[in-house]
Amino acid sequence: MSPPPASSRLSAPVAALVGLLAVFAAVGVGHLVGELVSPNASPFPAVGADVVDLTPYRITEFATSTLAPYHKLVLGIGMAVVIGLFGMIAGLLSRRSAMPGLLLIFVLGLLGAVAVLFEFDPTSVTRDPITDAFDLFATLAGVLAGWGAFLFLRRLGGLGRNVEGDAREGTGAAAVPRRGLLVGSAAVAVGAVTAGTGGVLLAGRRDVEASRRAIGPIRPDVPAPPIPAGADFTADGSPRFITPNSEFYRVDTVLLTVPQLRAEDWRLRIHGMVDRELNLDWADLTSRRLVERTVTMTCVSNEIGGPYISTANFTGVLLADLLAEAGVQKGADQVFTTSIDGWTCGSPTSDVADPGRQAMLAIGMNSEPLPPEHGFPVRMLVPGLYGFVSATKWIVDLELTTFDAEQAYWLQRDWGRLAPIKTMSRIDSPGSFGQVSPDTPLIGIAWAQTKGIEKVEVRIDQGPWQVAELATEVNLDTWRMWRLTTRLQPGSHVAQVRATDKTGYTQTEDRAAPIPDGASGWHRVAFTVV
Ligand SMILES: Nc1nc2c(c(=O)[nH]1)N[C@H]1C(S)=C(S)[C@@H](COP(=O)(O)O)O[C@H]1N2
Ligand SMILES: [Mo]
Repeated sequence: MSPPPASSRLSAPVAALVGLLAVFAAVGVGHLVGELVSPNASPFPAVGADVVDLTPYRITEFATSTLAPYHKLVLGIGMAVVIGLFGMIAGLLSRRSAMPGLLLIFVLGLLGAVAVLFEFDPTSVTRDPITDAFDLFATLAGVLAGWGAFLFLRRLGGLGRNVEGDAREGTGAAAVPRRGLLVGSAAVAVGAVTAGTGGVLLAGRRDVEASRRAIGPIRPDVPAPPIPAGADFTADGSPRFITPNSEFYRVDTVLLTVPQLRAEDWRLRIHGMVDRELNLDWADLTSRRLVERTVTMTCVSNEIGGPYISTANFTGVLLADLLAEAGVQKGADQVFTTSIDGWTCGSPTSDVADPGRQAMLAIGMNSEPLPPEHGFPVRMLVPGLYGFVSATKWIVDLELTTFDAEQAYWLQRDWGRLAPIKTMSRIDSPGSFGQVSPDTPLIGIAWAQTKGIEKVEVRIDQGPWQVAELATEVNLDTWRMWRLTTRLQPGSHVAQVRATDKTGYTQTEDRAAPIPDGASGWHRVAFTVV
């Protein structure tokens, strides 16, 4: 028996690669088309659900509780590995003829189709099927993509209709199919990953929206006092006292897509230097007393006069209560929190555990569940601290530790360790280089969370400081609007503002950059009276 000519069969590594990429193309395209077709059409999660169903309950329970919230990810990766191996075997069996590989890809599709057709609504006792024949379209698209990729790559690998003729060992010509195979493989891999990721994003977005909708309006046990009528000067150009969720400033390290975490999948471990570890899920958290507080959040990166400040009614569970339940051990000076996307944050335990501070694990923002971009389902909130040291969105881990033991994300990047919000003020109207009439009032905001605003003064053209009228105070942790009524001569003017908080401190004129612990200095605006 002599070996067949090199040209009529693929080398083993190439054959395995071709099979691997072909099944991934099938899964990626099947998933994308599935998520486009209907919520239950994708074969990949359907097979995943069957894997879970067929696994003994004790094992799945154990896996979910130890791996949460990553249990689904782990299942997905496990399935991808098995499918990848299957694809490599399919490729290796098809070194000479494409038939075995095509057949195995079809078998894979058949498995997916069966899983899709026999999906049941887990919430219905009658076990009604939730899919119909139309949902098989996604699996079919996947199989066709897999076949297409398989034949295409085999061709580039030197096999195809006229292989015998073109493979000339030892000549430069051999490099051509190899380069073609490389480029083709990369293209198939990128295509498969793009399609699969597209499907994942579509699915995640829909799931999270459904999860938010199912929660419905957030009703606190202890509502915040209503906002009094005179709390803002909106008619004269101040921001509205409560910032609508869609206009609330947003700052985070998210690159492309906001983490998609369903309330059902949320878990939080409170651990480290505590007497009793707490493991909370959504039901545990929301069965506790829900307190609503009106709080103004501010970002440390806000420049003087900048926009990164907003106010909302936040509803949540007080961290002082949770930490008392866990029992904080002596010396644990840092509450170190982690979000599902791996961002970390260090807050002083003294602030988080202080009942007067009313730091919370927030689930509601202006009576709605948190919007995904503001941390759905749960975020942390500590009034009086800049967001980067207190306001972890998509929070999944809370560890009591020391500042010496662990360094949070921004601390590693030279931002401050302790960052209480600085007493500041801003001129909102007139805007920079704006044109106003002689008796247009000057309007703005001032803030000194936890301390409260005592006085705001405005100076025009280096004249004397004039005390501005203050809007009704809502609480010490919110911004306070101010208004100065004057009559100015036509021409150009410069206004400056400074606030004094209730400790008697007047904000410094010394300018500091936002890094490391917040900007300081007086906001000034040049404008024209016409
Ligand atoms: N997971 C996560 N949480 C985060 C951040 C982040 O990058 N990732 N940024 C923080 C910063 S710097 C601020 S100022 C606030 C902003 O919250 P917001 O986007 O809801 O206004 O979130 C904080 N929480
Ligand atoms: Mo921030």
